[in-house]
Amino acid sequence: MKVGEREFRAVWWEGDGEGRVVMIDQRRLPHELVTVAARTVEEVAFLIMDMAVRGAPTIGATAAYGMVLGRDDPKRAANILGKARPTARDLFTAIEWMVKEPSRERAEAYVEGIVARCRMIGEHGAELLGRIAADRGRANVLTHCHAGALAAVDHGTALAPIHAYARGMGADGVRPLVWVDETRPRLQGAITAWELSAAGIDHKVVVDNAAGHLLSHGEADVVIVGADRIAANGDVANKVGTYGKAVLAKEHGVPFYVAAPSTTIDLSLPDGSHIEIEERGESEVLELRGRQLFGAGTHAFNPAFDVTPARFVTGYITESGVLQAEQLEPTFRPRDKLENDRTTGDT
Ligand code: RUB
Repeated sequence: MKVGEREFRAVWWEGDGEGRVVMIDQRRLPHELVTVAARTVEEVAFLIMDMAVRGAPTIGATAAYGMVLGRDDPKRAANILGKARPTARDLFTAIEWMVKEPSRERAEAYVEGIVARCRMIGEHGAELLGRIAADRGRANVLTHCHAGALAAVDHGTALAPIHAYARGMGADGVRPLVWVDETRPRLQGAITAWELSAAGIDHKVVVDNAAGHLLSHGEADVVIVGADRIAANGDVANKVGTYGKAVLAKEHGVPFYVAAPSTTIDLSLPDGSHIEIEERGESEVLELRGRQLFGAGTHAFNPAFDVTPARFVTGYITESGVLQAEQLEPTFRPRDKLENDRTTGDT
């Protein structure tokens, strides 16, 4: 990801020997681009839990590096990191990948695997956007939450197709426009908007509740979101509010795509009812930047994700192409050890 003249990733390893995990502190964006470093497994777990890093693939990459910090006792490290956040499958994909051999080399292989997958998601998704632009003379994309480069080490998931399409616009010359949901309560839309600004891509922020208006007025040609976990039948856990967008998209005949690498797919779960949905503290809803929004005595319920049933998903933009729900399992089911390596870390 380029910001000004500098290339960034969301998270990386720094130093020889003991080393440290350095990440862009997403809690400080869009106001400041600063990094935060962790030198222990506990610090890595805290930074994941406190949302210094967000987005399933980036959480996985951070955990992979965290396992290197905890290499003296990998089971203990796996246990600590595995409690950081429950919903994003990538956290567990990374821990499982690292636990037998928590070396720096293996973590880098995992992270490079993520980057390569997201680059492919960009390419497949850009073709899709090209077809939509050719058909409609426009490529207005509604997205929810943040699924850009910062959420996926580099390139992004839902934003990767938009970046790739915008880079190669070429023949049809259609400039994409991204409708960015603000994404209460943590306002991940601000990170999406920051990233789109840095890439010079046209975008407008809308409040979460504007989706019905936009979709019913034909203002979006496609909806693309990321995913935190996808069950074997194609049900998708993503940031709370995604489900509503999917239902509205279907009602208004707008295609709804989920962009995710195979590291987010959990074939051990038959359907979305088995996905653990993280409940976060009520202060995220009741306060805004430290200021109380509601009167004393009012409580909040704060589920961080919801599950969109597969029947609302038009297709899954993966590293292996744009798939239908029933293709996920045959495409990504590991058949032997070699296959397993291919689908988790090595490319
Ligand atoms: C992030 C979130 C993102 C998904 C998809 O939640 O829900 O939409 O992770 O993005 P949080 P990606 O900010 O609570 O971590 O597919 O890039 O993970």
